[in-house]
Amino acid sequence: MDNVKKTVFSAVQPTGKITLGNYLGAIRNWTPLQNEYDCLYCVADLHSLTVTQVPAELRKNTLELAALYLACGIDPSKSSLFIQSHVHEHAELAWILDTIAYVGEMNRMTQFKDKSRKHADNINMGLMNYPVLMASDILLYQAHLVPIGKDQTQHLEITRDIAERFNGRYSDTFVVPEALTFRTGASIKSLQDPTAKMSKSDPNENATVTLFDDKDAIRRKLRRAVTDCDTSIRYGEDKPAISNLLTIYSLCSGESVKDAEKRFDGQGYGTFKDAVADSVISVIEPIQTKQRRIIADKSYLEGVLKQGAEQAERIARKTLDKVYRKVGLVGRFR
Ligand code: ATP
Ligand code: LTN
Repeated sequence: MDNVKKTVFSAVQPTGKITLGNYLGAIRNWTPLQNEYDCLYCVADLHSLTVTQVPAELRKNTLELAALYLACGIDPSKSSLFIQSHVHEHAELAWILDTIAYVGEMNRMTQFKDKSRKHADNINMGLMNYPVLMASDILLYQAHLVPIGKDQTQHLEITRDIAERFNGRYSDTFVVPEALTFRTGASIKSLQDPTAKMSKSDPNENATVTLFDDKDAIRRKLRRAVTDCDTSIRYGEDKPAISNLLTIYSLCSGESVKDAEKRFDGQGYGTFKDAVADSVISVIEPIQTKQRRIIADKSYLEGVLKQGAEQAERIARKTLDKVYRKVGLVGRFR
């Protein structure tokens, strides 16, 4: 069995414009995995309904995000790329897993508490159920590895708990997945508050660089990024803002943080911020060019998503049939 490839699953919600944090912390790490694993990459549109969406915008963001995956190097001949709602098994397995998950553990989830605070007027059941749907995404494909940013590790823990609980109650059914987090880039911070993560739903435009920003916007936002009290350019716990910019620079330029500290030693914040902007532009611009080309070729994009959904559904169907049998549902008469 050792030569059987392991499965990788990951997803991002189409809740707005993808940020540099999403890219460096998640999507960028997906492409190298394609050569070693069977990978499934999904646009989690059902998850995004847990906060209020404008329907036309959600549709647009969903297709734009799928095109962005391709522009970032997801290769449909190696990986399955699909839209979550196109594979109805996600919602169906989530229902079964709802009967395994406990209200108490959902209530304790950091993201649920954060989002309940942010969207106090819309604390819907889906928001609380969010981690169960995520568990369903992962367990449907018997995924071994789940590449995610640090903020999602708690959701992966709960997925493991749910899988183990189900396996314990109904006998071995699910692979218990592991998180794959990447040391650098796992948490890119807001440009306006380096103690908070960069988040695509942040209402302050200057806090995030998105993959849709043009050159001038990127430069302007980096110039406006907050800094720390002294003027030195070094990495350290007492320098959260400059450390964040050094991380971004290092990930975008390929130069180590140590070498970057040496390069910018004694230079002003202005020069440093311009260099960070240049490195970010050099990463984002080629992605934007590719993404625009893909969006313009509607039939290509639809073809990729159709094929992805078909490939995903074959695996999902098998898992769901097994689950239905194990919990005691009568199979459909044919
Ligand atoms: P929202 O603001 O709508 O909650 P988000 O920006 O937090 O969105 P998600 O869709 O929740 O993004 O996350 C997509 C992926 O990007 C996840 O794997 C997540 O861990 C990763 N990610 C999100 N923000 C960051 C960040 N600031 N640094 C590194 N990785 C991140
Ligand atoms: N909740 C995730 C998006 C997501 C996901 C998944 C990630 C939905 N389903 C399954 C990994 C595996 C987020 O990044 N906010």
